[in-house]
Amino acid sequence: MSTLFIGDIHLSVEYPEITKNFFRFLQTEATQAESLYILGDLFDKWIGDDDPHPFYREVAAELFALKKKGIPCYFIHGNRDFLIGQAFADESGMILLPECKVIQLYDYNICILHGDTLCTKDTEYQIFRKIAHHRFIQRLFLCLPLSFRFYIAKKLRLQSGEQNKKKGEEIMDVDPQSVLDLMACHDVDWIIHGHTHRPAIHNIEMIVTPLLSSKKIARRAVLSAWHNEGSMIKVTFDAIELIFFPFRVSDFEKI
Ligand code: OKV
Repeated sequence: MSTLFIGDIHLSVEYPEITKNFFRFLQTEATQAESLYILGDLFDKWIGDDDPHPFYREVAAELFALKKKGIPCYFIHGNRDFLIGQAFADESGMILLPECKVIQLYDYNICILHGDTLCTKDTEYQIFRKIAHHRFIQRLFLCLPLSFRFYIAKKLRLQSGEQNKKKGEEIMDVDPQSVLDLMACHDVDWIIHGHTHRPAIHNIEMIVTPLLSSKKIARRAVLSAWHNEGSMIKVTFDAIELIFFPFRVSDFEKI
């Protein structure tokens, strides 16, 4: 019995080997699990569920096949695919979750989220997020013709890439205080997130009662991005582990 967490797969038409390995993951590892959680950035970009590219239909069909096998798939939006809506969720059979969710799993109390909301020191990003997540602005954006949405999205990604080059390492990482606040607020002993592409399982010392200076250890498991290998966080009764698996080079590439 296990529950799997993945994220930061960054699927796109441009990187078919990532897509192939993701499909293989859905057809193998994922079918052995009780359920699958995707913690955001399944896609590298998302400009609306109405994008007619066959690539998205293919991904939806592969995800739906998992549901048909009886394995539920939950999805939390990432900073890239935050515009995924109920139409794509229905098509792929995924259950959309709010940006932050506390789940009880095999005696663990776990808060799951994408992780971008913990990067509070990146004020530039948080401003972009606030604007692009606004319900009214999203509705307006989705009213634009697809070609114009493509254009805006490309401009924004180029601009963001330039800005990120100037940002320091610690600005792009989670803010330690924001992590503590989140854990205290939800009274959890684990958080699982992605976004930062810094895979690790961190121990966090938390002061429970300041007067007695009693402490507890909480843990933060961070997903890895699917750049050159696949990865997941596997939760069982016994452990929470970060697991990497090599990309299988396809026959297509060997020719
Ligand atoms: C996703 C990010 C581009 C970061 C834009 C309103 C607005 C939606 C959007 C357009 C861009 C998603 C949907 C993309 C994430 C970027 C650049 C930086 C840091 C608006 C609603 F603002 F224009 F009105 N977008 N796309 N970035 O290309 O997938 O996360 S995207």
